[in-house]
Amino acid sequence: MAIAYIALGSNLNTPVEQLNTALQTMANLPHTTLLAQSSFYQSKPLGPQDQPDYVNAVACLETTLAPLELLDALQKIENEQGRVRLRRWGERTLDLDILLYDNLVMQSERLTIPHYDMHNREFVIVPLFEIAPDLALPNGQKISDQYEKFKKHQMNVCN
Ligand code: ROI
Repeated sequence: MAIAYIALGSNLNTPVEQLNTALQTMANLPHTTLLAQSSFYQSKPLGPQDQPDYVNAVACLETTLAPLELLDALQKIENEQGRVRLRRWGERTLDLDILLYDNLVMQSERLTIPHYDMHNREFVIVPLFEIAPDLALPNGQKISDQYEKFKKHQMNVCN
């Protein structure tokens, strides 16, 4: 069994519904249990500002799926929910990113774990800290230390 943390994000086609549907589908994946989900946070876009605000959350899964099997399953959910990506760094119906998978460090063409930019993104660190305040990254960095720089965040909880 592995513990994986997944970032969810959407800013098109009723984002809250996109996230709720994705969470339900993840909870029903084979060999997988949804252990926790964060609140939903409304966040300003990282990237071009002429796009709607995002809704972001983080989920914790216990799974026996291998990392690339989990990636396949998440990409299938993105596609089933009619994934639209209009431009690079632009609006999208649903993003599901693997942030962490146990203490695994991997870099391949399809998948980099830990997520390469998670430590810079308040819409990742704040919900991750909400569900896993004692977590540390594979390099030993504590989530609680990363949360310090975002604790004055302005994101509204929207569920
Ligand atoms: N910005 C926010 N606030 N939330 C996201 O999930 C998100 N996802 C993206 C980019 C375009 C980088 N910006 C984002 O992929």
